[in-house]
Amino acid sequence: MPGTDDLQPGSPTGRPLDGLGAEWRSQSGEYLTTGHGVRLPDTDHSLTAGDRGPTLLEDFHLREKITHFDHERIPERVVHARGAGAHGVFESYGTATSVTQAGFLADGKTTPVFVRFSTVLGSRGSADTVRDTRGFAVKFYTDEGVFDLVGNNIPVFFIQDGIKFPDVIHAGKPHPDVEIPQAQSAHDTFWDFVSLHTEATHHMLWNMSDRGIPRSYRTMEGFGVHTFRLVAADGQTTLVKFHWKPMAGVHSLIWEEAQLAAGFDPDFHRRDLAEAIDAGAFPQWELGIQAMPDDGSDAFDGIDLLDPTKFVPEELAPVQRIGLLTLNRNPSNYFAETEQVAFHTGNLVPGVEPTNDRLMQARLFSYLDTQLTRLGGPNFNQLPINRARAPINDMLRDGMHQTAIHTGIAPYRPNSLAGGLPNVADANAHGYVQTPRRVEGAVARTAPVSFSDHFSQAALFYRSLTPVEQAHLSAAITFELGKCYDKAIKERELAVLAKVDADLCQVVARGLGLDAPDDTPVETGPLSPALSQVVAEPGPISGRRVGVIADGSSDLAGVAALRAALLSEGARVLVIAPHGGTLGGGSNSETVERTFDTARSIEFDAVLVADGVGDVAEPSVLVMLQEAYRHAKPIGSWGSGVSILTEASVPSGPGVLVADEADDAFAADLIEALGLHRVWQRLAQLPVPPIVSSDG
Ligand code: HDE
Repeated sequence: MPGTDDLQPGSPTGRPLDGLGAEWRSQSGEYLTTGHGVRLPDTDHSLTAGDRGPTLLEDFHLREKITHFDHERIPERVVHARGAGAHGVFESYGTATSVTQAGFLADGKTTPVFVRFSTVLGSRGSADTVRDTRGFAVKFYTDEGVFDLVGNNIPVFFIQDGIKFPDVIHAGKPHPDVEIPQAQSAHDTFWDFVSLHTEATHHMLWNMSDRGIPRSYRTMEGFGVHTFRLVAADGQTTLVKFHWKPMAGVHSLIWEEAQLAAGFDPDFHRRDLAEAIDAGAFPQWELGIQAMPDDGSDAFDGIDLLDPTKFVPEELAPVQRIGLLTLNRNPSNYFAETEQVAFHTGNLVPGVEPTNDRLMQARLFSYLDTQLTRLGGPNFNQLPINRARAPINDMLRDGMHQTAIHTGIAPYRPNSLAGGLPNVADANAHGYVQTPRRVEGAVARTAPVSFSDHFSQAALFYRSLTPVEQAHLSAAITFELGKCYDKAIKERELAVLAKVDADLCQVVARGLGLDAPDDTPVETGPLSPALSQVVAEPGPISGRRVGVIADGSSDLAGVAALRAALLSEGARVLVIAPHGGTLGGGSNSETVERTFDTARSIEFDAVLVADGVGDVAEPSVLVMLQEAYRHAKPIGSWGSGVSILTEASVPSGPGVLVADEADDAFAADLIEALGLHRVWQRLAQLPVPPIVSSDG
């Protein structure tokens, strides 16, 4: 059956008219054919119901179309079902050549990549901005085969052993009876599990921190989580942790913003990624490694490197940058690319090897296995998005959905009938030959003693945050436990928090109206300021959006000047007006991109009111300004626009920019404020719900 592109006028493969419109057109656009082979000009609307005749199942065009439609869905991913992807390129700096022979890390080497970002818990149609861990999976199509770095935006994990993965996921997914709630951890089964299973405490704190609600995929760090082993050309090995450092800075949403976005724009992150790429503001990350000696101890500075609930603070092992990832092309087809991409932690290239991390070992099984159900058989690597760019002759044969037409009669080794070919690629031919390593120990389900330390790094994380970030974290736990029905679960979790940090436990207990249990919180070593996301120096603003409230009487020249200034930094100005269309006329005109009905504060990183604006103080405008203020975004006005700020009860203070004109100085102030991401001073002053006074 030819594809639609092959349809010719009057072709017998044309689809039947359904009477509702010309769904299938000939290439020339002139003719359609009915299922009965009758040629009709597509402008002929004279066909009446009486002329059409009954729909019969002998109509194979109908059967074929409906049959295919009936099977359009495939199972969504067991976890990480909700995701967005993009193509790009990875350019190596060559700085890792002393520790790895991996060809894609050679100096100046460029490698095509496909990246998929995801949430963990929600189903495929769930909202982007829920509180959750984010997946950060990168497929490198290297000359030596595919390398998949399947990481997260949080450097530690909930569990130390893969056998517990179904437990943590069953607990986090909606309750199995009524399937509520979708895509979030604020419910009894999740907190039941984490309060009983204290090795999850560290990851849980990261989830409850601002890291659980990233501003954008573009502003997320990524982590390989496990310790990997790199092998240099001379055979020397080094233990490393992989990091992705976003060039746009590490930024998050405010919880209320995230909740609003989940309703007003469930595609918030997906849209942000696609629109940034479309606009040419290509998202970028530097790949980095923390390198640690492979001295047989599998430990560094007292940290067990095979325990995925632990990270290595950057202050102890700096992240060394080894290459640049740029996402520069959106998928052409979501299903074919983003949905069908199959990452596998076992897709490794020479020079990158696994360690004995028992979580990592379990993953080596799971990622291959899961595709058998999801993608319907063992040939998923033949799908275009999964196919290695390096030539492969693996002698794998047959199976469901086999698309290759293999030749020859000897798909086995050794053989004589094919002259003994193919040869197995050895290390000289860039074959994957693992470095031999001794594995010792009793085969038993036991864990090393270090695995029982569940709190020291949890406390280190919490105490390394700034007070504003700590307040967000305690508010998030209070919110989540407040959504639980079972009092015993709340009390048990408070007992866990009491072991982490007394202040944290007190604040949460107060919010819940329960007593804070007495315990001795764990002691921590030196804190890690690198864990904070609070920005002291303005960073880049590429991809940011500024909404300007204006109408026909506004200073449109000022809007244009601001647009030019922000565009030069890669940021956009969007005009928000009472109605759609155009404001002004001639050279002094502005296209309205959002109306008061369609705009919401969540979309903008700053909101301004233009000079000359009339009486636009209607509820949607006032709410927009108040939300932007509450979410610690820069707000501003020039000229008479300040009257609308007053109507919205926006007080003057840090991050409220008021000027006579939209001149260069005003634009510079705005760019600086945007570069700081939030007006941190304002955030420190605002109450963070639901903290209540101790006697309240
Ligand atoms: Fe995954 N994980 N995982 N995971 N994971 C999957 O694979 C699994 C773990 C991660 O965009 C599944 O193809 C087990 C850690 C990402 O397609 C599945 C264990 C980390 C993605 C699976 C883990 C991750 C997945 C579901 C414990 C961070 C999305 C569909 C041993 C380092 C990839 C699929 C994409 C997806 C299993 C633990 C990250 C079921 C058994 C740790 C980013 O195979």
